[in-house]
Amino acid sequence: MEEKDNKQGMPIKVDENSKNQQLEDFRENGHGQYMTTDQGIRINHTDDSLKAGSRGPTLLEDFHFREKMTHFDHERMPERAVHARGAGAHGYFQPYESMAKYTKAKFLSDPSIKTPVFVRFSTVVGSRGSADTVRDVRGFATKFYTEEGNYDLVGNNMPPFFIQDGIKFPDLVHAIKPDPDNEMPQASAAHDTFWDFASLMPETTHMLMWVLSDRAIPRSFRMMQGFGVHTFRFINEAGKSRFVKFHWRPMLGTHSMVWDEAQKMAGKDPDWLRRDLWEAIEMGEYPEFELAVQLVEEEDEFMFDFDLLDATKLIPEELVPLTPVGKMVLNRNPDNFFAETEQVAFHPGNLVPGIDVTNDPLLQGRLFSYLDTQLNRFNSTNFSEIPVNRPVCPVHNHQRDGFMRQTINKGKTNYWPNSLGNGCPMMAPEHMGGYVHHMEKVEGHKIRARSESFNDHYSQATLFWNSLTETEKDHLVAAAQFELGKVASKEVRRRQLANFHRVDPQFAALVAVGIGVEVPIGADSESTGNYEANAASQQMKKGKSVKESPAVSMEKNKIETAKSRKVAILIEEGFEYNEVMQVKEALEAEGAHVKIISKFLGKRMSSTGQELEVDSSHVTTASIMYDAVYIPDGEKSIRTMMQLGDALHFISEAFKHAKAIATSGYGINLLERAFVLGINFADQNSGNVVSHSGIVTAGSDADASDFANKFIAAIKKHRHWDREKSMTPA
Ligand code: HDE
Repeated sequence: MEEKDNKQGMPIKVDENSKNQQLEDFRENGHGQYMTTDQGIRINHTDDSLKAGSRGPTLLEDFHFREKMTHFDHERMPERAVHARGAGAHGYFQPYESMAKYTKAKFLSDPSIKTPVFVRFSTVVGSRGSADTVRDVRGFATKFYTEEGNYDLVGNNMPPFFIQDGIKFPDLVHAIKPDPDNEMPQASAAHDTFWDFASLMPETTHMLMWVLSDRAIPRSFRMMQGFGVHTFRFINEAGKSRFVKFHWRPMLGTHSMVWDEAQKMAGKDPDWLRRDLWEAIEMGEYPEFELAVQLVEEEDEFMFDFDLLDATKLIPEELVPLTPVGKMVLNRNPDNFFAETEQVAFHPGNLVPGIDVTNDPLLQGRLFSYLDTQLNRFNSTNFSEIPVNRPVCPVHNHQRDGFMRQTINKGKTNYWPNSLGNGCPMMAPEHMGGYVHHMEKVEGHKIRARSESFNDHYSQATLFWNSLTETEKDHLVAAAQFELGKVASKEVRRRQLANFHRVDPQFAALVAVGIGVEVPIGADSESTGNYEANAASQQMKKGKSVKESPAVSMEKNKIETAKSRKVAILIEEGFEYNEVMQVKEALEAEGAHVKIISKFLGKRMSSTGQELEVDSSHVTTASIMYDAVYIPDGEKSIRTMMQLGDALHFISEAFKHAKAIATSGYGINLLERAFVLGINFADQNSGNVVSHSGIVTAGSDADASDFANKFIAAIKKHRHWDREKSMTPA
């Protein structure tokens, strides 16, 4: 490939397509070609090995057999120690306006620049083949291929983290991963070792509240937020530094599943989240995220009642509002999962001029770990030459050789300084884009300790609890009862309850009801560990705080849209064709997707003789795969469904999961049969449409567009939680 270069110091031009063009040189397509060995020799027979007689032993000289088998034997690389399961997508990022006032990062300084990106979403705990919908944190890692080199924003879908210092990470991961003796349970925190560790480490409490919330079971990768977690620095051209926290906000809003649904999905479709991402991109419904930042002036470092360097804390948006920066669009699926999604290597230390790190001890730990872990995964330092990892700008240095080296470095001088190579490649002064670390003044004793300003482990956990709606609190309590309910040790359960008691006594009491132990007496007292008192910690005691942060609640910030929502239409022979068509059209006009579900695949005939092709049969699908259900009128069709256990289960399960359900005329009988109880229905033979708690029913004379509009309004609400308490059958 012809490499764009900036030999004269001219900036290279990066646009939206730069990465795709670079990848093109590495793409291979065997279509219309002869099969060859790795050496390019055409193969004429690959079904039998070379033998001494057709019943004899295979011969060592069979180079084709040996090459094919050896390659197969070495197909795997070690999976990531954490975040092993993921899904990736290409796209671009474009700033709304120049951020030059705050950062000299070029890709943020010009709204006409579209920077190519590769994003990998992931779960944390499970291995590569585990299910997508487990309760877990989600990784949200973005590689920006900028003209100044690769910048990686390696974040999560939750703003705090479990621990404060990187040195605790191996303990955390050992505790949460499957038990070492029997390798159980897979992709789950619900076991003794994790809660043993967590209950002994009160700094995990804030993060645990997030993990127990519905944030840990996102409806889609397209519907979750992202957070840089740590405090970073923005540095502008004048060298002025500000603290910055990064946020990604999904344009489709932040939405989750319910726990029962997520668990069932792990069996019915373990690929649910990656399939959703893939299909959305294939359909041209490109996932979009807004990048926003919270900026804190250097002189305000100690204005909060927590330490900006403590990654178990967030900056409440009510104290520092978000400044929108730009938009990311994911518009291309990878060509090859292994080559791109598996081999992409992120590193929080991949920084460009204008962005720098802070002394957050968790971030400092990461700065070591990410490069180190790639050496284990790739067995070579040359992983940055792999197509998905290559920068789109030129790379010149004296790093040489090693396993699988791709670059052919010319010349004799592989050292610096040199005169024989005219002193090239040269050092770049700062004004020519040379990366200069922020000159922070640091002094202190060499000491293995933590700052006392990291000492408060409960206030933000309480803040989170206080900021949730009643439904969100109910779900959190149920999740805690599930997780601790799986813990055999009563002592561990009790110890965790003591931590929860310090968050909120009522919360702890609610959890206690479900887990057969009581909140220990004396749970109010708190040990503070071996902390280092300093001036910062004294100032923080007077710092700004809030008691509630509505911004952390998903329900309080819901974006109501039916866009990209999946609606199941249940039919059997004899359904009302015109009604289906009208409702379908209205749903599609809102950007929803409809699928026709019936007992078997094939065509179903309507009451008026038209046929509809079935998309999925009941055995291959389930209500958990849809956001809403619609059962069109048609007596014969409804009567069949009333005898069909799968159809009845479909409806009652959607009802249980608080989803929008719509039917008309005779279909109202079916709802009763499917245990849709405690709902006001329309009169079957009227012209009325009744919408109650997300159940939309219409009399047989009702106006179809009124019916469709009310159904769409119910879908936009996402879920109808009032049902959970009052109407779900026992
Ligand atoms: Fe990671 N983390 N992490 N992490 N992390 C990895 O790097 C680590 C942390 C995150 O899609 C590993 O390449 C340490 C916070 C994401 O490829 C490893 C500490 C946040 C991904 C590693 C943390 C993250 C990783 C495993 C504490 C949110 C997946 C494979 C000091 C801000 C990236 C790899 C991808 C992956 C170490 C804490 C996010 C082992 C030591 C906090 C999204 O290096």
